[in-house]
Amino acid sequence: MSNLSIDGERLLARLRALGELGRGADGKLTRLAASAADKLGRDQFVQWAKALGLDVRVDRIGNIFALWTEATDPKAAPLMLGSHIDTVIDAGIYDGCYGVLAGLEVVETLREAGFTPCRPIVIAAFTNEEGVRYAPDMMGSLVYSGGLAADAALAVKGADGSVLGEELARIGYAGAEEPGFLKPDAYIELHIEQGPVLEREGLAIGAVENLQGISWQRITIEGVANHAGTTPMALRHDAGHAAARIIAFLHERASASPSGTVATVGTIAFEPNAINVIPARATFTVDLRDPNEECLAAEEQALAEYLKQIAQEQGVAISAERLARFAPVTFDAKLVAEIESAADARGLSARAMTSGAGHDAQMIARIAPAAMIFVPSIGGISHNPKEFTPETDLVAGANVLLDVVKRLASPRACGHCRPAPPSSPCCASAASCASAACETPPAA
Ligand code: HGY
Ligand code: MN
Ligand code: MN
Repeated sequence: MSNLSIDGERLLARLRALGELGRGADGKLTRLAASAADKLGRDQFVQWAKALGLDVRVDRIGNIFALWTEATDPKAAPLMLGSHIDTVIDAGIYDGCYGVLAGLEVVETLREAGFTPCRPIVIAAFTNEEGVRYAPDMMGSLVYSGGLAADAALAVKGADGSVLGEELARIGYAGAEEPGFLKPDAYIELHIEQGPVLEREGLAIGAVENLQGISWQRITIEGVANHAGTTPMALRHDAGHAAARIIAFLHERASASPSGTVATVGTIAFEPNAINVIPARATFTVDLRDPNEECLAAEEQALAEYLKQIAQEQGVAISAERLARFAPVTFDAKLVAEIESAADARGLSARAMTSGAGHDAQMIARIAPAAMIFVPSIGGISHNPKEFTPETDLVAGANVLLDVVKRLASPRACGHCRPAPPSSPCCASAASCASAACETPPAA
């Protein structure tokens, strides 16, 4: 079974099919969490999982779990694979979906090959990883790992005024399982890098060893609406101008950061939003990230001080609401080494690296050893319909996932290995059972 590989065409066909679900009349792909479009993707994943004979469960926050329970020890803690299938607005087809569908492909390949895992294997599709409609992001895995109460998450009001719990019920994914009902033995997430590193260095695989900290805030500036033509510049309390100063401050500070801070203002709205009215109110979001916790906290502090300064200078009132705050995460070194050795065994170039993006793995790392496998993103582009990873890289990444899963679910990994019968050409003692060649599951 050592030269087993996934069925690349089957994986790619599913990726393309899922990528068609949730496209608007304009052809743009948008499957925001708990939307009707999200339901289309969810239903498709559930259908593929059930067709594979997997046991599909849904928890209260709508996380979907497809379980392969035919293991030599069905009661053992499961090996969890997965990611998310919700998307941002006008998205690419790989972010999240690749990891969920590669997990399905790995299970299908192992079942076809007659491999019996020593422990159950479960593929997770976590709710609302993107956080575009409901903050914070990685919400489903955050709730699953105990970082946010399910009831609090279900009550979250979305950017569109909807309530997450009501929306999940509406699309039929308000599940019965308690979040956290399966405690994974380990979690491996395969994902596109969404950044420029692997492509720039000509590498096939990233073994992700850590993930940067994330700080999301909503800033509201209360100025004074006034006539655009009659109000002298010195008498204005222009919420729009104050917002522009803050946005420029964030960009300049992050660009000069020695620790790689990144800052983004991705949404902004003015009120009353009229061409000839000085904005009375500006509301915008700030996404700050840094691999170093102290640096991230320092950036938050610098912003808080600048908000005070601008409020004073411009005669406006400024308030900040925290939407998400996650400290940097370090993944499990043994799993990272497994990933590197699996890539090496396939002759794939690899390096350890940091994730710039947030992922469900950073949440599941709170309850189990976790790590990630990256494949290159062309041009480092993501959260953009131009997001692209060559098919050879997609297949290579899924094969690395396959090999890591085989090792983590082999009899040896579960300590199930017993001395092979003396007649076996393999090994005659428990000690040599530890060798790769002697993975003999206990007699049925
Ligand atoms: O924001 C992120 O990094 C992730 O895509 N949710
Ligand atoms: Mn993602
Ligand atoms: Mn994303």
